[in-house]
Amino acid sequence: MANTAFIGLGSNLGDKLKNCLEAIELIREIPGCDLGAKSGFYRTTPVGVEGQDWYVNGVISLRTVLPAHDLLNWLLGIEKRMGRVRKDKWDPRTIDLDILLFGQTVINHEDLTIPHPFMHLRRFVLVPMVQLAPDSIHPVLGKTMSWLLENFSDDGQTVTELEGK
Ligand code: A4P
Ligand code: MG
Repeated sequence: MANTAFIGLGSNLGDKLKNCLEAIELIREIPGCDLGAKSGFYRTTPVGVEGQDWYVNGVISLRTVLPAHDLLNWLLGIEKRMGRVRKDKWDPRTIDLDILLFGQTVINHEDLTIPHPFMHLRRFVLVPMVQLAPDSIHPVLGKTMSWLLENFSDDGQTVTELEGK
């Protein structure tokens, strides 16, 4: 059975937009995946870390017959291929690929948590999610993406769409 997955893309090292676009081209080549829609790309202030450069963030959707763990492994492979070096948690990164939603599936595994545990706390995820799928439901919170964004308390996170994208 095919599922619709939403993947969050983030980069804050090098040519950030180019990194995101390159990752999408590599995701397009994953067997068993059909790329769906692509959100705009946004310039966003770093959340949860001090003194880092700003990020570019966006979201894509895809239809896939892969199990969620297989999709994760492909995404980790793309991060690696694009030169991401893992040092400390939340270090600057050329590309970060997170599975945000995987249909209405809920997974609490030591190496995979779906929905992504912070997605509802991040404007840089909710703004592009609302652009792609405003009515899709967060399977744990039971709320739509629109509801989550409208009820988001303003904590100073800025999310500005990049021109011409
Ligand atoms: N993992 C578990 N669940 C998932 C999932 N749903 N999708 C595991 C992808 N991976 C998942 O990830 C570590 C491990 O998480 C993976 O090996 C996988 O088994 P990682 O990408 O190496 O580590 P990370 O990115 O440093 O940590 P994490 O927890 O993924 O952090 P986030 O959530 O990616 O946050 N501010 C702005 N403005 N924009 C950003 O993109 N990103 C972060 C990092 C902080 N602040 C940010 C942004
Ligand atoms: Mg990550």
